[in-house]
Amino acid sequence: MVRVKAWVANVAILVAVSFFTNLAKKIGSALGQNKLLVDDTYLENLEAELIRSDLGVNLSLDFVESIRKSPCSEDEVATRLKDFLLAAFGKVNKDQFKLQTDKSKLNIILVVGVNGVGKTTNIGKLAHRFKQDGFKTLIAAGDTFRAAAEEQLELWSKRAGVDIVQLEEGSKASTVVFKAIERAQSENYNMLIIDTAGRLQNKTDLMDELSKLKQVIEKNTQADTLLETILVLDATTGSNAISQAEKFMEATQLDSIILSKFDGTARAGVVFSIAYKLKLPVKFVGLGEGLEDIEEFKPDQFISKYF
Ligand SMILES: Nc1nc2c(ncn2[C@@H]2O[C@H](COP(=O)(O)OP(=O)(O)OP(=O)(O)O)[C@@H](O)[C@H]2O)c(=O)[nH]1
Ligand SMILES: [Mg+2]
Repeated sequence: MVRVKAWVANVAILVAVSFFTNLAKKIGSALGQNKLLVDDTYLENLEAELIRSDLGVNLSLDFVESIRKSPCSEDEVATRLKDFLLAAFGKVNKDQFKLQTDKSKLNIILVVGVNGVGKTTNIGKLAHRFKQDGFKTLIAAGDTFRAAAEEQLELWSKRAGVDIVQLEEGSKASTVVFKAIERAQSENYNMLIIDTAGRLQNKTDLMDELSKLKQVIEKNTQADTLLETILVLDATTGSNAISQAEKFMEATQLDSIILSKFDGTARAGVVFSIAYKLKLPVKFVGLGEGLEDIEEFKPDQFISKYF
């Protein structure tokens, strides 16, 4: 009898709690806000939604876990996500978002990436930018796979008004790079930007070729040369960008990223995931096909645009 009474009391409490919970939810929605702590169903939906967006599995799961550990209301989730994404960028040292250069030394930028992401176009824009900034700039046509690639880079060299090193069709990329370094050193250039052929990250032989290219640079330059290896990522690429970053990182030990084609509707959430997992900063953003359409990356602005 006592047990039945206790059971009835428990049920009454549950009914009352559920009644007041629903009432509070209704009041919350009526006020246009929800002050109740998020529940499991909400978190499961959120997790699926974040993974479906291009934030990546690791980051999404870790974020949802952080809410489970320290719950908040639905209203607060967006702010918590903003902070979490800023912290993801925070894994990268703040100064690292800016390309470090030194006019008194030879600066070399090796530009790599899969086919058609915008390597050559952004080399043209960078060359223009560095020339404006007073660098004696040279570009090297290291994409020897297609004759059209060299013509395209030659056109950019004319637009930017910078010198170019290109060899006859069919030359090895490593020979072009060697010659370009030789010229840069003997003629006192302080900025050398090297174009490379686009390659899929799962083509081992092509990735090996890239590793060798990097060795050629390291072997033929002085210790004080500032070498930056930049991966160009197309902002419209989803999670495949993570695999691109991982594979190119293995082959060439990347320093940073140029996020190209960011002038469209792409939000490029994958960049958070890459910063979170690989600690790789974005340094430039490509915003079109013109000479001036490149900007330095600003983490805060990027996050605002993302939201
Ligand atoms: N809208 C827009 N288009 C871009 C941007 N960057 C490059 N493109 C375009 O993307 C296409 C490919 O650019 P490329 O510079 O040839 O790309 P790539 O990586 O050198 O290509 P491959 O050498 O073939 O691997 C061209 O039509 C460019 O005009 C950008 O920031 N915004
Ligand atoms: Mg190209």
